[in-house]
Amino acid sequence: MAKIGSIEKTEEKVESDLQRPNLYKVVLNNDDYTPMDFVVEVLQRFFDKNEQQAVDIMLAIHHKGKGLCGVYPFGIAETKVLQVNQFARENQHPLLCSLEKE
Ligand code: TYC
Repeated sequence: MAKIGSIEKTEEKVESDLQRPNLYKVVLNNDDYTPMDFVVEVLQRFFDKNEQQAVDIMLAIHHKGKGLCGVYPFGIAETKVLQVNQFARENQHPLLCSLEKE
């Protein structure tokens, strides 16, 4: 057992933690009110998509209900979710961004 902070972990677990950080999917959910252009802007601004990629993802969300924006370690994923939801509220849109475990 290795003691890291106050958490006891087996050597195997420590090794796998180092090799593969815990990854989370950041997803956008569809709604009936957020303008399509705003979703495209969000995908370009926060997820580094080009315009064609952003339009394709937005349309997939519009037709299927939700869509993948990116996969990140927990801290980055959590920050993206907070930033996108804040940006949506600032612009009075109900767009919802959320996290899913990989
Ligand atoms: N369904 C919205 C509309 O018709 C567009 C939209 C797409 C909203 C993706 C949210 O995550 C979303 N204006």
